[in-house]
Amino acid sequence: DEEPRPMDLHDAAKLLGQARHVVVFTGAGISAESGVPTFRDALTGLWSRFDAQALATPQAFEEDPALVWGWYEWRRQLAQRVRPNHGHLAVARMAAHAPELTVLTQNVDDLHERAGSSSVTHLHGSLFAPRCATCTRAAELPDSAEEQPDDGRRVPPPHCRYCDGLIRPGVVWFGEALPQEALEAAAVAASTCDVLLTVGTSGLVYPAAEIPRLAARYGAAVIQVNPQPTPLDPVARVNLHGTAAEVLPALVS
Ligand code: BJW
Repeated sequence: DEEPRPMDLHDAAKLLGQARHVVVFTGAGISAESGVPTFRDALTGLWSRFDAQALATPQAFEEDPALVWGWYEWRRQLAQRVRPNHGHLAVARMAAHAPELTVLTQNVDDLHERAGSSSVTHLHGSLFAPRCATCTRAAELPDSAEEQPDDGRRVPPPHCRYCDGLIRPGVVWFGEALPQEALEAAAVAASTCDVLLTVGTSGLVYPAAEIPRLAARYGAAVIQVNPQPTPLDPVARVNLHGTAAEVLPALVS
């Protein structure tokens, strides 16, 4: 059953309409309808022979930096080619209806920003902020004129102009700490909001998956949008079964 029930849509819209502070918490599912594969879907094309969970680790970068850098270059260029969908656009429009609205995303793309959301907190970093793996200084993005590395091929990462170390993607890999400022901002927002809308996340990856749980503990109504069941179903007051681009526009009129 993938259709949200009309009563649930009505309840969710009412909760949103009455909220003073809304937090929108998003995962890979909100970008799926833009053409960005989700994390736990099989990787597409020639990348399908790799396991995303194994590539998103400091160990993978140490062992095969060109493999990991090539994968992130492919994803960065894909993210640049696609456009925000009706889900991202509805989130941006929601800001006009609530006195306060905070967007917390686990995504490393910039589709919320390009849809017009301001002050987006990125819990897992960004595809567009590479840095030196050795001295941590920010690095420039490589020239996008280069060919799209879409064949699952290795691309050697550039070297740091300061210390000659390897440049790495500015994302948070398994076993790494989330940016402290972002995590603190997320915890404050979750513990003070009236409604938390969680969209397109499997709720499996911690500490991000704590955010909706924290909101519920502090008394917020949690609304979930996801075509599939997740471990957050029992946390949510309203579960809207459907996709982000279908359901979110129906919540903002
Ligand atoms: C749709 C849709 C449509 C489809 N519309 N919906 C507690 C318990 C157990 C383990 C741990 C724990 N605490 C920490 C851990 C370890 C680990 C962890 O959580 N492991 C679990 C897998 C068990 N966590 C960490 O390692 C974290 N770090 C840490 O804890 O550090 C400790 C530390 C402290 C101090 C010093 C040092 C260390 C870091 C986690 C970083 C995660 N990074 C990644 C990669 C980012 C870069 C990249 O993108 O490559 O983040 S992993 C990946 O998962 C990515 C995502 O942001 C994240 C979440 O995935 P998401 O967004 O939920 O996507 P999917 O694919 O899982 O789900 C998509 C959903 O969309 C599905 O539900 C679909 O149904 C739905 N969907 N189409 C709406 N159209």
